[in-house]
Parts: sequence; C-alpha cells; structure tokens
Amino acid sequence: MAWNKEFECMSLDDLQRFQLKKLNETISWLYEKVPPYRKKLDDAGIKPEGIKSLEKMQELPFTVKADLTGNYPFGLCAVPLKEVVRLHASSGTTGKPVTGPYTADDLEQWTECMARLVWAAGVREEDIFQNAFGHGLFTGGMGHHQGATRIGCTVVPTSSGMTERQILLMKDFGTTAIGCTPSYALTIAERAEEIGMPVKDLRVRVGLFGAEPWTLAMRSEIEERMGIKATNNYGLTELGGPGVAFECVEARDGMHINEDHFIAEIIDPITLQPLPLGEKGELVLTAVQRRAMPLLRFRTKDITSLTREKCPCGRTLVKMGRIVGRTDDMLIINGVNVFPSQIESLLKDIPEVEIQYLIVVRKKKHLDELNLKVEARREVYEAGPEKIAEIAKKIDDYIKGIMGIRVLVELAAPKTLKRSEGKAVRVIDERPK
Ligand code: DLL
Repeated sequence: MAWNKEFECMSLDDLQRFQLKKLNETISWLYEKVPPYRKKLDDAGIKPEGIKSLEKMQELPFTVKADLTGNYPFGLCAVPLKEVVRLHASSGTTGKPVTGPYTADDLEQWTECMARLVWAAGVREEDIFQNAFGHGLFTGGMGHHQGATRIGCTVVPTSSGMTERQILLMKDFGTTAIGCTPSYALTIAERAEEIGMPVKDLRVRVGLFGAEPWTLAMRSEIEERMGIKATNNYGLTELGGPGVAFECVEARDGMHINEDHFIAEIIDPITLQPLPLGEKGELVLTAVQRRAMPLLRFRTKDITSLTREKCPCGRTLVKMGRIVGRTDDMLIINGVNVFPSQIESLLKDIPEVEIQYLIVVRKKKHLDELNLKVEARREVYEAGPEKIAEIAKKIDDYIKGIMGIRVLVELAAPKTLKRSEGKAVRVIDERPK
C-alpha cells in the first residue's frame, strides 16, 4: 500500500494533466522571479504562461551544473532569503558547492516525498530506523530523518561514522531498519563480523541505501552479510536531495520516481534528443512543485533508463533503473569506454576477493594504464605470493575476456583499503588533464 495513494497510484492521464499544470506554474514563477531563467526562457521563445502540452517539454531550455555554480550561492534562488527556512549544499569536492535552499513549503514536500520512500521500503510505525546517513549539509541525513519521522517510526539519528557504536546501538535498541550509503553498509557489516556481532544475528531486516552508485553484485553482498532486504533510493542536492526516486520492497527492480514532483526524461547526452522508454541515456529532471530553487530540465549526468510497467506494489509511478554510471565518470581507457560499475560487478564473480577496490588510471608513455587494487580474502592472502599472483592473473584475464581491456591487478592485504563512511571514492584518475 502506498503512503499517498492518490499520487503514487494515479492514472497516466491524470498524472500528465497534473504535471502540465504544475510545470506551467513553475515556468511562470521562474520567469517572474529569476532573471537568469527569464533570459533562458526568452532565448528559447517560451512565454511566461508556459507550454501547451508535455510533448513540448523538449522546447524548454536545459539547466546544467555550470548554471548553478555560475550563480552561486543565491543567483537562481526564486525567493528572498527571509522565506528560505533551510539551506543544504553539496560537498563541492569538484569545485564550488551547489546550494540547496528550501521554503517552508519545499520542506513539507520533501518530507512527503521521503515519507513515501521510507514507507515503500516497508518501514512502519513499529520499526526502529537507524539513520546512518551523514547529518549536516549533505541532504541524506536530514531527508531520511524527516521522512521516517513522518511515518512515525522510532528514529535513531546516529549519522555516519563511529562504526562500532553504530553496531552496539543497533543491538541495544533493536534496530530493524538502517539507512546509509551502500559502501558504508558494507563497512558496518564487516566491522560487526570482526567484533563478533554479525548484523545477521541482530534484528535489522531492511536497508535504505543510496547516494552513490552500487551494483546488483554489491546489493547481494550486503543482503547476504547483513541478512536484510536492501532497497535503493536516488536523489541529488540540486533537486532537493533524496526523495526523487525509490524502490519498493515488493519488487526491488527499479526506483519509482515521484512524478507529481519531478518530470523525468532520458536524453542522448551527445545529440540532446529525447530517448524512448527502455533506452539508456542521461536522466533529465524538472522540479514542478518546488519554490525556492526549482530547476527546469536539469541534466543530472546520471545514466539510466525509464520503464512504465505494472508494478506488484500497485504504484503507477514510472521507474528508473540502477544508475549504471555518470557521463562524467566514464573512463576512456585506450579508446574503450569503461564504467567503474562494470568492474565492480565482475569482482563479485571472483570469490577470492572482497568488493573493496580502488581504480587508479595513469598515463604510461602514450597509453592509458588501469591499475586495480582489490582486497584479497584472508585465506587467499595467507596462502602466499604464488596464490596471490594466480588470483591477480585470473582477475586480469576475466576482465580482459569480458571488457576487452588489460588491467594491472594488485591484490591488497585484507583490510588495507580505506573503508567508506559516506560516498566511497573508487577512482583516482592521475592522467594529465
Ligand atoms: O546523494 C542525495 C541522496 C542522499 C540520495 C541519500 C540518496 C540517498 P548529492 O550528494 O548531491 O545528493 O549527490 C547526487 O549522487 O547525481 C548520483 O550521481 C549519485 N546518486 C545518488 N543516489 C544514487 C543511487 C545525494 N541510488 C549524486 N544510485 C547523483 C547511484 C546515486 N547514484
């Protein structure tokens, strides 16, 4: 059963009528309140009253990250700061941060979207939800906090880090649901095994994971080690944080998009033309109900596809697939396109290693060199250098056979790669830019 049946189970006709109305309100709002958008809309020949049908979406201008960083911090804000009740921001590891302002009404809508997400993962009033997403400027912690609080379950706001304490609280409080990044889930699972308190033996039954790419291989690893069902959820600071899309625990095969709040399109990142349902491309999102900083056709750089099929959970909301990569994290290795996620899924087929890895790309003379550091399981490492060399070769051959690239594999000693407490860093590209 959905949290908000009216919108989550709406017929397509009703939904599209609603989307068009909200979209046009947003266009008028931006035209009136945000000078850079007025210019964009004028340049595209769009009138303040908006468009006649959703098919005309393609005539609307795109928004890209540079529009946000170029107008940092408040240039795209559509309301005076006295109406802004919360400011989040992205970490800004690759330059200036991105601002995420909310009006009181935006916060309310975010809570609604997050309540849908937490509910869809199967969390109910009687659950104890340990929220190990980072609390702070990052939207993960506060977003899940608000949604879980709205559901009425018992929220334990541990934030991320202090892993041993997480595990002790999990045991003492009888945590039944956990939220964090998937890489941190693995860190917790591993530490819990080390201190003789495997998560499997505790009461946790469901995980709400997101904020970074993860493969199906990683999902089964987490599910096996924690003895839980793992759900995926997606969002981004630019569109208000998590709550854009979420998996239902019934199907766990794609994330329902909160379409009454976000219009989703898939485009070819080169031609910028829309792609049909089922085809992979760049996800483009338009926020139609936000007021502090709604964005039109934001190019997320995330690569996925959309499907609109009957879902066993009863929701009619379109689903987006797992993010297979970002247009900006695709590595080109001697002409071959490589997504880190492809390597991650292949590692699951090698029982001698953990899914703990680091990719380092270097330039050697004119050639690109992909170094893969991956952690050996203890018994393999202790078997000595011959065994280690044999497994490294096995991984290289396996990747070469499937992806067509040579990889320099280094088997690292157990527990030597840095463990993630938030978003894992999996790639270091040392090639000169
Ligand atoms: O990561 C918001 C979030 C918090 C989502 C908690 C889910 C759970 P940012 O820090 O702005 O916001 O990063 C957004 O992270 O464009 C994707 O590339 C990536 N990302 C987010 N969720 C997923 C996911 C939050 N489920 C960027 N799968 C996005 C893959 C994801 N990548």
